Amino acid sequence: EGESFIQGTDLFGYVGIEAVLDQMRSKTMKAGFEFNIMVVGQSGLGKSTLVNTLFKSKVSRKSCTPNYEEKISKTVKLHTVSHVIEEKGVKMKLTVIDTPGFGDQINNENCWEPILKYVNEQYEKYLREELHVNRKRRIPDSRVHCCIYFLPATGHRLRPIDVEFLKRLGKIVSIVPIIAKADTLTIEERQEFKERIRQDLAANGIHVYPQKEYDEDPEERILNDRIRESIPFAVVGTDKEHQVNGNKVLGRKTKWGIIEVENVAHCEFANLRDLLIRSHLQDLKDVTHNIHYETYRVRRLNESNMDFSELGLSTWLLENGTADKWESESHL
Ligand SMILES: Nc1nc2c(ncn2[C@@H]2O[C@H](COP(=O)(O)OP(=O)(O)O)[C@@H](O)[C@H]2O)c(=O)[nH]1
Ligand SMILES: [Mg+2]
Repeated sequence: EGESFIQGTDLFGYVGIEAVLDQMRSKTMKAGFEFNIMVVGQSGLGKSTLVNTLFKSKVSRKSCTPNYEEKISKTVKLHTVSHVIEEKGVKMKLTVIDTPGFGDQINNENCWEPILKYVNEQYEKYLREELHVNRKRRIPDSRVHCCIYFLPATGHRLRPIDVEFLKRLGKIVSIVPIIAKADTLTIEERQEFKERIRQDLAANGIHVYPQKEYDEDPEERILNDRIRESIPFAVVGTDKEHQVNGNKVLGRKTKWGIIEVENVAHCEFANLRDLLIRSHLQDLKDVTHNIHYETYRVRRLNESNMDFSELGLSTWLLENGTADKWESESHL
């Protein structure tokens, strides 16, 4: 047995293998794809504004300030909203999972629990679909592909709540930490804060996206190293356009002038957008499926001793709840 390598120059003529790329493209165009993004951080940190800035549309509605009852309620209420966004014929079903109430309580003990639970429930839902005897051709994907964690621009260090949350969630989902409302810090303050956060992340063994161990080749490593060196991005969000030199730009008016959100000299919003959408969107989905979901799947299959040779799966599903129990709800 052997394998030889035949290159383009060795071929007698054009075969057309590269046309597979167009086929993949048109299939993706027809089917569209799902992208599920979760935002976590105290209320008022600009989560809704940032998501709207990222997708240049009103995908996340701004909530009114939480009332007292919400503040003292023990649980974080998860809220999901979906939109189909189409650009140049490519359709993306975007789901934003908002986590109002996180970190707002007087006692924030276990406030990560509902979030942890939600992430795992989506893996469970996917696993059950996969195990169905009559599987859907395409399993609906509600798994969280990315969790943006909002750090308040305090300029200090990671707080205990940050450490507790990131330690737990970093193990099951791709986390992209950001410094929210970076316009409230000077450039020097941002750099020092970023450095301290990187130290704290490392000291606490917290893994954030993109993780070194999942770099696939040296080229990717170089690219991702540059991202890892500049994490967490210090970002500014806005829902307003301002006139700058006769051009309309997304910006925020501050006492120092207009901060241009998409200008890399002003803040790192563009870096975040490039990472999430323009360069790593597919990788976020791949890491979710190949690493986080896979880890969950292996653990679940081991603990329940599911035996694939015996096709008692349907009974197992009946005993453990059918798929309709896992119908998606917009308010969880
Ligand atoms: N200074 C500053 N204010 C912001 C920024 N992003 C949002 N805001 C403001 O902060 C308030 C809360 O924003 P919102 O997006 O509703 O926060 P959420 O509760 O985390 O969803 C609003 O008045 C926003 O206009 C930012 O980057 N910088
Ligand atoms: Mg909000």
